[in-house]
Amino acid sequence: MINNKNDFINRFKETSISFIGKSYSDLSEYECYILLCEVIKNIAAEVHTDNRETIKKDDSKFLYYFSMEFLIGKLLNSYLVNLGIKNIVDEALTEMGFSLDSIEKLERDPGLGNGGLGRLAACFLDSLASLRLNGMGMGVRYRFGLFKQKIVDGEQIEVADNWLDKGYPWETKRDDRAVKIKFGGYVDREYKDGKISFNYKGYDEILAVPYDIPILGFNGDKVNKLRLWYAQPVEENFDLAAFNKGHYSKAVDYRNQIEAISSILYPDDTNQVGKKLRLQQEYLLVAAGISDIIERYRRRYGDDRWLEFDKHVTIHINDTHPTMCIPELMRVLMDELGLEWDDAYRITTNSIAYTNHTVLPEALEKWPIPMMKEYLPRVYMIIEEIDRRYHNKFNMANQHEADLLRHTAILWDNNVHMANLSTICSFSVNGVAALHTEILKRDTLKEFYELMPEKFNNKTNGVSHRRFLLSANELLTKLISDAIGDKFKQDANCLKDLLKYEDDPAFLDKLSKVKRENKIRLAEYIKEHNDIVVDPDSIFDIQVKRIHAYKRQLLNALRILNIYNEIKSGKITNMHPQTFIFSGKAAGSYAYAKKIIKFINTLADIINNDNQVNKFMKVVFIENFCVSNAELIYPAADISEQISTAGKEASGTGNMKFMFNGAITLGTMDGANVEIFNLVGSDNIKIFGLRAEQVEDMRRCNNYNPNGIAENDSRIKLMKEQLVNGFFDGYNTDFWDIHDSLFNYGDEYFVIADFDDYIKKHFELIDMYTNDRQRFNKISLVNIANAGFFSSDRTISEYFNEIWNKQK
Ligand code: 26Q
Repeated sequence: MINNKNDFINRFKETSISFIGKSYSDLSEYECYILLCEVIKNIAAEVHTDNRETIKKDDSKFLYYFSMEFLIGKLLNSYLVNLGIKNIVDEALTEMGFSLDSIEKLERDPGLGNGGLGRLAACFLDSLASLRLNGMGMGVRYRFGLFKQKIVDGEQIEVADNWLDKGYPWETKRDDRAVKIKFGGYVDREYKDGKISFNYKGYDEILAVPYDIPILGFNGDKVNKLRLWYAQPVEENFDLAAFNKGHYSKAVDYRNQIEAISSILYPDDTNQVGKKLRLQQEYLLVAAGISDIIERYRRRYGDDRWLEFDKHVTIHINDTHPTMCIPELMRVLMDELGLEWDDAYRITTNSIAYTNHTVLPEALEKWPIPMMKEYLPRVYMIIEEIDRRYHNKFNMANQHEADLLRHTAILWDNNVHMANLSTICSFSVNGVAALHTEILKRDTLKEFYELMPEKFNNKTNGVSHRRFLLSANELLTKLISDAIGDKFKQDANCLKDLLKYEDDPAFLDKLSKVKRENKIRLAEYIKEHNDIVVDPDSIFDIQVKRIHAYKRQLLNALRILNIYNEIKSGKITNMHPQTFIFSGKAAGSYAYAKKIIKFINTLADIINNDNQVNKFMKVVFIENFCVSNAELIYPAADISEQISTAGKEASGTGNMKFMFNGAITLGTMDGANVEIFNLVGSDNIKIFGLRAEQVEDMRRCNNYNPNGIAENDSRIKLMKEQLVNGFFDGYNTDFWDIHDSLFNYGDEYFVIADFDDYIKKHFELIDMYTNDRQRFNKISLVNIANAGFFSSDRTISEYFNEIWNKQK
């Protein structure tokens, strides 16, 4: 362990010789960074070794968290904080001629996820280790992460994210734990002594190699692992198959095909893609992960205790992407360990827990049966048998039962329905916010809720307050610590103690000074990246998240256009200056979302360059939203935009990150906004728009008419015209598609319906900021004080107590 500066310097110097082969004084800054990671990794390995004995004694279940995405962010700063050695290291490095600040800038931010679901998985790992619970993340080591977003002429350009080009110092390749995985081929049934066995033949084999990343908890006394799998050719196959016969290019093609499997993260988080490569990626994670779990179990419990597997292991699947864990575990238990169907089925269904993250029908995963049959014949066979046995439970003569089966069958319309498979074959199904779970029960999975209500439960999402408050906002953290002590770092509920300052003008003033500093920091980032000067005394109104029609960045943009129009027409003559900030990526294939980016940037261009308007407002689109710039953005917000069509956003987690940093939510009654509302009360949040039931009613009754609204509202009428009348000429684009989606194709996401109330509630907030700053600051404080509920520590405790370690 490192207790003081000299301990660290000694260790650093020794490792410099042994690991880099140079004296520390000859190191480049990059080598210094690599070395620093190595020193921390070694400390983590020592802690891990110490943990082993405790793990052996611990009889709670071991958790495996399977996710196709882990957006872990930069690790160096968190780990220094968690080990409590940040100051020591800072001073020591300065003494040795380096700067910790500039070293931290060298770290890459691995983009191994699309957004909320991937970041949630990373927050969960942080909390699991910080609560000293045993568990491990299983994921995929994509050669290229989510694309980097560049904005050129207002449009999104996708650039490959070559995050491994200089190596990744936190990972350790574990060749010793590599496993072989089979794809393709066919299954031969063999009858012997009245028993049937299945021989899998003619398959291709690949090698799945794990790379481990240490996950260090707060206090630095617990280390878990994130194990990421990477596809490689099995070398002997490569050599023998083609190379020796002189078919060099064929041999290389073969290698490339295999390496393609973990080459790239699919950048779409709404549309189910149905592509062979994605199926292979999912199976890579599942097959390698399950095989590894079995090996770890064998080492710990021996080779004859498979029947009690479910007493010791929980496998959690993050959405349906790893659902093939179900047939794969059955396959291994039966084909490789010799168990009977009934035992394998009982063990599997008692081990697997499933989280649903979406109610959008287009995002529910399904795989064409012929595709699955071709690439994973034995897995498919098992799914077919699960489905067949499931059918047998229904009395088809009874109409109601027949209907239930039709809505819940795994195999249907020539597809494998992954949410159905997951729900049938798991012991727990949860949604990610109270409203979302209710919608699952009432709507998306209602037939299942009727059949197996006991499986359903809610686990409202949470975020790592250590990353999004302690590391991202050091100034606020210090202000809080000085006021109420350090306990909130461990237990976020202690933030409640801040409430005693809610009427303390001096404290509220300090709070707003901290906010101003964070706004200056973001303004500098914006100056550097966008070359736009923004005023830190303006209201920072921020919407950052993936660009999607249902998240309604368009509603926000129309609000901005409306303010512009009202300034131009003289209706608004004075207004507290505002800076409207957006950031987020659109899936490359999502043309409409890309058009919205273009729309926002076009507005930005018009507004920022109009001297009549730009003294009141600026619009900024920050390029390439990712974990590391998010950490600069959340602390700088006055207003947090959470404006999805009610009923569509499962939870949202950005809303929580803003709340920890004292932004006030302007939002709809959707996802976890509902719980923010319940925690802080109606005085401390601005809610607008249709409620989820109203949206559903209007959809059902088919009586929503955005054109009617436009006819009676001159603001909307004007904008409707502007979209297509040449107002945007000169920007090398037109916005007919936006116009048509709103006014010709029924405005699927009720943008126009919510416009008026949105404008009203927004102006109430500006008014408060302008005329009653103390009240605004008080609300900000009340939000911080109540944010503790949204620490992922709370979420993980609930998962642990109510799902993972529950005794059945
Ligand atoms: C599916 C098939 C093929 C390729 C990609 C995908 C795919 C990938 C990512 C589908 C969905 C995702 C990600 C979904 C996601 O991030 N959902 C968000 O999850 C958050 C955490 O629970 C919630 O807060 C958000 O409300 C939800 O939108």
